Amino acid sequence: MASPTDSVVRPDIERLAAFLHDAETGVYEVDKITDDQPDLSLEQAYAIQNAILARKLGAGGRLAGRKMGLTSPAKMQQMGVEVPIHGFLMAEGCVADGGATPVADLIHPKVEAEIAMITARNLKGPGCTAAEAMAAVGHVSASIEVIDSRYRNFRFDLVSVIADNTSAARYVIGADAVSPDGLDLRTTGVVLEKNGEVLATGAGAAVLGHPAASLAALANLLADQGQVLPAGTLVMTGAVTEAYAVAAGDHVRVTVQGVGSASIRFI
Ligand code: OOG
Ligand code: MG
Repeated sequence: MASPTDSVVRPDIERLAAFLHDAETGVYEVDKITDDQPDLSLEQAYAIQNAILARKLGAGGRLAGRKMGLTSPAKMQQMGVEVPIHGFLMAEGCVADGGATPVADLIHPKVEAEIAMITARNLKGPGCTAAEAMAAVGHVSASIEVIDSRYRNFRFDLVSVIADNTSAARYVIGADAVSPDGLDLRTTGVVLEKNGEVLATGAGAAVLGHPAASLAALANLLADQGQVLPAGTLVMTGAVTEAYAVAAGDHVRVTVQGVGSASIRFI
């Protein structure tokens, strides 16, 4: 019997992974992959994402964590995709708190204000709840994600953005990592500033009702791939507000109430 994956066989997964990975390393934009392959499934999209990860690991890269995306109403509205997604973070994409990153290495970067967590216990889906996820949080930090869709004009659909590792490019984890004890991440305020001006404000509740719900969703999505989210994993839970374009000379800061801040300069 024909399986749903028969229409896109392994070589196509590899070809599409190479297409997107080459766009990233060559710093150029491409058409979204569903223009050519409208029948790709979510499963195939994650297979392409995993093939990109394998390419990066094969080239000596190091996996540093996981990210959730499209977890807030602001992001869902901005991008026109209303399903939370997950991707991977590479050690090579990490910019030190207060550090600088060249925009010439990126296509059309945008910044996002996020709450990052490091897990202290394994999390296993399906059925992982926000309460279970919260109990597994070891530390919380303010963070900035620098997204850089490989697609022309940042225009994509669900399948295309998953395959493109959810636009992941760079990220900053605030130097302060605090215990979640006594924090109410639902009501925690988040402020995003560029060049000293407030661009957007929000609260943790923007992220699927509670950032721990995003962590639980990640554990549940990884279970679809037969994976456990191991203790000690860095997880970015998704942008609280819209994403904003940046250019050389910009300085961006994200402050998370009771947690700390993270900043980056674009050069
Ligand atoms: C997809 C990635 C979204 C977030 O935090 O919502 C994301 C995109 O908007 O390009 O990282
Ligand atoms: Mg993000």
